[in-house]
Amino acid sequence: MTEGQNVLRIGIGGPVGSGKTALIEALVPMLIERGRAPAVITNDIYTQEDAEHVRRTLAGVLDPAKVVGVETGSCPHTAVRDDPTMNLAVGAEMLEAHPDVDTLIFESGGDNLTLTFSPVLVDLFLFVLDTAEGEKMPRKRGPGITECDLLVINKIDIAKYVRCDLGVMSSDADRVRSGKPVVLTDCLSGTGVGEVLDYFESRRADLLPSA
Ligand SMILES: Nc1nc2c(ncn2[C@@H]2O[C@H](COP(=O)(O)OP(=O)(O)O)[C@@H](O)[C@H]2O)c(=O)[nH]1
Ligand SMILES: [Mg+2]
Repeated sequence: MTEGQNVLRIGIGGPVGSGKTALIEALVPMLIERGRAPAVITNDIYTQEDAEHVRRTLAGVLDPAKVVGVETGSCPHTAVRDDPTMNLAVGAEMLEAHPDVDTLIFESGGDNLTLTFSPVLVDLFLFVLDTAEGEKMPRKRGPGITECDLLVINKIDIAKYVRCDLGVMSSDADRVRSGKPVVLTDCLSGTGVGEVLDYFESRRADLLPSA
C-alpha cells in the first residue's frame, strides 16, 4: 500500500469515547453519496468492538467486508505511529480485495493527547475531542491537538449540559493550532460532518491530483 494508488488514507485519533467511531459512521454514507468508495480499519487493543459497531450501524450502506478490526494487543500509539506494520498489511489486503476503494479510514484505538499517526500509514489525520471532556482540552495542547491536520470538536449538542463554553473551546483550539482548521460537530445528527468531508475532498485534490 503506497502512494500513487489514488487512495486517500485518513487517520482518526483522539481519546476513548470522543466520537471517532460515530464520526466514521456519519462520514461513510456521505462519502458514498458523493461517489466515493470508503473502507474502514478500526484498532482496538483487545477486541473488534468498533469494527462490529461500524458494520451494524452501516448495514445496507457499506459492504461488511470493507470494515476490518485490528486487535493491536499493545499501546495504540505503537500500532498507528511507531510500528504500523499490522495496519499497513491490513490496508494492503483491503485494497487488494476491493480495488474500487478510494478512501481508507484508520481509527486508532483511542488514547491520550500525544497520539499522532505515522506518515507512512496515512496521508492526513484528524484528532477528535468532545465537549464533555471539558472546555480546557485544547489548552492542554499535546501533539494530537496541535499537529493534526484537522481538529474535530464533537458532541456540540451536549455542550450546554456539561457547562462547556463552545466559543472558548473553539477559540482556544484556533489559538493553539495557529489557525489550522477546526470543525465543530454533532456526529449523531450529522451537524458539521459535511465540513469534514469538504476538507477531505480539498486535501484529496492536493495530494492525489488525478483522483
Ligand atoms: N450526544 C452525542 N453523543 C455522541 C456524539 N458522538 C458520539 N457520541 C456518543 O459517545 C459515545 C462514544 O462514541 P464513540 O464513537 O464510540 O467514541 P470513540 O471511542 O471515540 O470511537 C457513544 O455512546 C456515542 O453514541 C455526539 O456528537 N453527540
Ligand atoms: Mg471507537
